[in-house]
Amino acid sequence: MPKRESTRFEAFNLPHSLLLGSATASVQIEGGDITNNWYRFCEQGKVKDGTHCIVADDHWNRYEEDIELMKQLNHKVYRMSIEWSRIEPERGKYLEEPLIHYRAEIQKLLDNNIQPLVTLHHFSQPIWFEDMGGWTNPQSVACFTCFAEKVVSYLGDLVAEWITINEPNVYLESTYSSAIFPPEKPSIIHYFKGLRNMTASHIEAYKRIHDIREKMGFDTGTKVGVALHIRVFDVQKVSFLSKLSQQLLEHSFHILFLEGMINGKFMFPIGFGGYPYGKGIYCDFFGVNYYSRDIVAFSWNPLRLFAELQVNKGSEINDMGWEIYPEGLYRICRKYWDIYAKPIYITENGICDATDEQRAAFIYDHLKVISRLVEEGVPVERYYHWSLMDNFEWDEGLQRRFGLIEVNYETQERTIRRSGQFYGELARECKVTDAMIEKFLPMS
Ligand code: IFM
Repeated sequence: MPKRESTRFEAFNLPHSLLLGSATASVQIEGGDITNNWYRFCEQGKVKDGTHCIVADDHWNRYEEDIELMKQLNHKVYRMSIEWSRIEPERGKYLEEPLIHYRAEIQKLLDNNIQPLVTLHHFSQPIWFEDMGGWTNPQSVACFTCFAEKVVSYLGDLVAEWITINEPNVYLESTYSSAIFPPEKPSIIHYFKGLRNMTASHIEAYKRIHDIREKMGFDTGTKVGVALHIRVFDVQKVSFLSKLSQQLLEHSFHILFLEGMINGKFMFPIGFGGYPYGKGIYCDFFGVNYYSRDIVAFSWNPLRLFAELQVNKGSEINDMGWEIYPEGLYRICRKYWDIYAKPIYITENGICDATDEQRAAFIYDHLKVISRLVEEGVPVERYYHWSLMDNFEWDEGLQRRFGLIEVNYETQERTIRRSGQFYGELARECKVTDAMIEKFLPMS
């Protein structure tokens, strides 16, 4: 096929070691659960666009159809989460029925040769847990560990790969700093209390998951990690204050989590550099959720960690106003591979793009970065696109569109977007060809 003259795109091969798929989370797609904190938030009318998570994508009833779609998109892997409130709707009262349901869903994935990666906490939690202070309560560690134990004992023979907590840094920032997530309680003390308890919970769950799987007879193959939201923080004008806020942000949004959850090191202010749960390695892979970069300027507001975030002037942005910056993925993977030397899973990467005009190029650019990284010897092993289908985008509601598949919420009809077709083809071929560029990518 003759090449279009003005295109910036070129054919490339994807590394065969890279497994492609997509990611979702329970409350964002399942529907039907009234015992989680986001149900209550929606009932209080707090979602920006006035929508509700009670039906969402009705995935609870339609998972078979959705797995069929994953197959059409040539998924090899799929990341999903288990809803804690379904399993333990009242403190200490565990239900088996939802576990039976999840087991059937996971079995269906396996029957279709799609390997699951299962998250135990993805922003939502039981109402009783939130009302006891959530992660700021030291008892949260025992509560979460107990829940993790139940789930892994039940599903551990089917699931080898686990994420304990999704984006603990975004969860804490959104709950206690910007306070846009329930229970909307701005407090920097709560941010750090929660951070300490989430770190402890991750470490405890990491140990239990390995123990349980080992007792089941799986000596190898178990992989446990955390999915951290990693951003690039750059400064526009270098000054003492802008550098200071950049460093404070790096420390409290990245380093505290990374050191705590990977090495067990509790740095100030959640500790004094010691290892209260033992020095060790508590992540078998480096889970990265990557979306964008921020330009950091100094702010006098301690609640916002002395930083004001701006968008780089002149850059392309998505529907959420986030800069599209594929090079950031390169910088992050390169940097943390050099520091932690753990295989990398891109546990989320995607774009809010209702018209689907930007998504195919976004996918192309980020996968191109990954193939460059792998060529340089950085082992990026997984790519989970966020998201399989449009879903409930937390405080923003249902109208934000992140899906490879478009969902009509009136009819629940699913339609694979053009970008989804592109993703499916490149996943099947394990490369981007000139024909795909011609068919799916814009001229410039
Ligand atoms: O939808 C969220 C997801 O739940 C966590 N990571 C970022 C996504 C897009 O905002």
